[in-house]
Amino acid sequence: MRQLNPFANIPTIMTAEEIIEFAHNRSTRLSMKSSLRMKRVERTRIREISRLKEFTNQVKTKMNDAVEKFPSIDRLHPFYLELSEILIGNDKLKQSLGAVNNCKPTIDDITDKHIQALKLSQDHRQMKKTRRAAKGRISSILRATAKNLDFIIEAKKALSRLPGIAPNIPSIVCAGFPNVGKSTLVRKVSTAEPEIAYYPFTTRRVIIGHLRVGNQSVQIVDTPGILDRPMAERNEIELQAITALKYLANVIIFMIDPSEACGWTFDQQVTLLNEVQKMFPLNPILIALNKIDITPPEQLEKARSKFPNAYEIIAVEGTGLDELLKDAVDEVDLKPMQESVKDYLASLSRE
Ligand SMILES: Nc1nc2c(ncn2[C@@H]2O[C@H](COP(=O)(O)OP(=O)(O)OP(=O)(O)O)[C@@H](O)[C@H]2O)c(=O)[nH]1
Ligand SMILES: [Mg+2]
Repeated sequence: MRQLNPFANIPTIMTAEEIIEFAHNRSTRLSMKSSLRMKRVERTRIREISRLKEFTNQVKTKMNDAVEKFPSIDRLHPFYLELSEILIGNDKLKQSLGAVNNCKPTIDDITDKHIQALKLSQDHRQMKKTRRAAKGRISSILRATAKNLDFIIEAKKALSRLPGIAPNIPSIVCAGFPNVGKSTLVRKVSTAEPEIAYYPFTTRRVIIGHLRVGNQSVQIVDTPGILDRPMAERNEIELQAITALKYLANVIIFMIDPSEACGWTFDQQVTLLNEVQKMFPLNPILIALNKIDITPPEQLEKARSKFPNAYEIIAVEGTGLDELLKDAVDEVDLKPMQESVKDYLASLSRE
């Protein structure tokens, strides 16, 4: 299955000090075969030039691992673009990548000048000094951009943990207040193993599980809980759920806990549902009343009369989930999806 977390395959990125040490070790380990008939000064010249070149090459290769192998921010799928903005800050990320990249011409310049000096020198002690001076200056440049490298390493760590999404199969996104049982449902029906706990905000990031419904492969998305409050007040964790709804949901399962064991009232949950419906007017939304095993009859009646078409489920036991998922998949219009996959694949081959 084609997975698409663009950050998953970035090679290890070294810190400034690690790069310096790595490049230094490589350059001093360089073994040189030179004729003994050659004059000492010439042998030293060849050795010092080679060492300096090797040092620079290794430094630049490691910098490229950080910069060139990092996915281009402007070409990210909107789901990843928005999550990267929420979790990292795209402007700061671009600045850091740019700053590291901008060191390369200066490093080349220092290398060239010192190689010229090495070519002209007639003193083997001076040559060693020149090589050391060049390495020292290149190391200073790296140290001056160490913060940028650290930022890129942190960004990579956070972003490579994001789930891989497959663009060609339908996505069902589970949403609702914290603690209503979203992760319990996703864990029960799919390959995902999100943590489940009796307290709210257990899930702090988007998690994707896979399953088959009939003959159809489906991905089901577990999201962090969201509260009924204005968008501007939402925290980083809630915003990740909104991003998943915005960019991944072919269909939404909105879970309500009418027992109110989750810690929020039925009415508060209805307010959030209304908001989600307003935010995503085009997405089919299936309402699932969860925890009906512990819902007092009068509360269940209230929920039923408000949502006569809602699914009644017990996620912990798996009750009612087959029908809910089957209907969710039936809501997905597969034709436009196939079209958008074609467009997406075509856009990849254009890059
Ligand atoms: N009685 C009962 N408890 C349930 C049911 N489904 C989930 N729970 C319990 O509800 C609590 C919260 O479940 P989670 O699946 O972690 O809820 P969540 O919506 O993912 O919560 P956040 O990640 O915090 O947003 C856990 O203690 C579950 O065992 C159910 O059908 N019946
Ligand atoms: Mg959860």
